[in-house]
Amino acid sequence: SDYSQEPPRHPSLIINSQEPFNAEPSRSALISSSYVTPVDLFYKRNHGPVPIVDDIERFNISTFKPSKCQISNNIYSAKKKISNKISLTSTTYLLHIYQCAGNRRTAMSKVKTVKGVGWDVCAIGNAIWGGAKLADVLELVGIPNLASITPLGGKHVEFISVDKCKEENGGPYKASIPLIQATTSDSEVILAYEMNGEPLNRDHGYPLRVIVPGVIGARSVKWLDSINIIAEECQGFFMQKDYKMFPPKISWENIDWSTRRPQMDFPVQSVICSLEDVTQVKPGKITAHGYAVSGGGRGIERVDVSFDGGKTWVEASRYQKTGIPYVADDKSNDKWAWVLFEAEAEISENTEIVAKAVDIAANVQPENVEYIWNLRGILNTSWHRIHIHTEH
Ligand code: MTE
Ligand code: MO
Repeated sequence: SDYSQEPPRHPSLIINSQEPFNAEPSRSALISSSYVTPVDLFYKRNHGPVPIVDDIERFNISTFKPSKCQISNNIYSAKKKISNKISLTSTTYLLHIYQCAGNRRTAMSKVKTVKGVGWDVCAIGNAIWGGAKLADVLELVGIPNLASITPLGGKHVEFISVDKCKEENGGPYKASIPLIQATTSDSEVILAYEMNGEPLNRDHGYPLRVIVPGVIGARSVKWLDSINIIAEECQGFFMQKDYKMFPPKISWENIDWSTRRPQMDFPVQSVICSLEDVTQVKPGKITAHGYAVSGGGRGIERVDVSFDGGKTWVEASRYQKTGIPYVADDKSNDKWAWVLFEAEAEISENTEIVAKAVDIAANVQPENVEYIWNLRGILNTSWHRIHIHTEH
């Protein structure tokens, strides 16, 4: 693979793997920067070299019956066409977080070895994505009506990239989501060409990527080449042989990939970012500040923080921005964004600070990582624990 033409990156990123480039911001950078994660600090997760896409005419949308309906669109002409519709007079801006399924993998690997890139707690980011709603693009190219295509077998939307991954034997990265998820009237799946008000940069998918909110990052395919309407779920490596959640007893000797579905939504998560896992402090006031988020558009109901290892809990105060910049009519909601939280206490001796979030469906994070250990090290959403050593 050729890594000689990688884009420039911010020097403060913590590099977990150089080739392919996988990096995350430090905890303090992630949480102190702003509610909206700056592009250069946003984590980068690649499975191969970052492609150079000059040929922006390549983008095409096809259906599962190419002979009947095959449409190719320059993405910018697609944008223009969409703008001509009464319902869409401009780019849609949405505040969406996504999180890598491997976020917090390093901590899971301490229980027992797992396979995959090690990540601390910052493989997550909250950005303003500008683009076209996938539902509108599909409608434009004549796929408005689920009923007319489901009998013919079109049940999934497949996203195919132009990058080259060794897991795909040198072929492109790909993934799919159920068509219904893309076409319901409240679907906020977006084909994005802007991030935080600027054109997408190469690391994040220039010129066009999909953002599937509430779902693990792996389904938000970058450097889109084509979109297909297909009968079966995408058969790509990252759908069928990776990013599935197995029980702790499954090992590389007895794994049967076909027994599990591709992971889509991520579970409820919270992380303290203002402190390292082991922190030395003087006795006195201490603040735990971090993020909380849940999958599937389920909001955060509350975040509990304990300053005594989980014996007693206080409810953290929370901050969630309503309304985002760049939106004229301000009808935006924050359901796909993260919540920042803060709790404070006096500390006099060694202790453990713990965070756990509860989402609006009353799902709560599991207490111990052992219970959710899995061989690929995905979805570590166990209570986040910080060990405090006091210096007297
Ligand atoms: N899309 C392509 N084409 N190639 C990739 O390697 N990685 C996926 C997803 N989309 C990937 C991809 C994974 S696992 C994640 S977590 C997100 O992109 C990361 O997106 P980011 O690098 O823009 O943060
Ligand atoms: Mo990921």
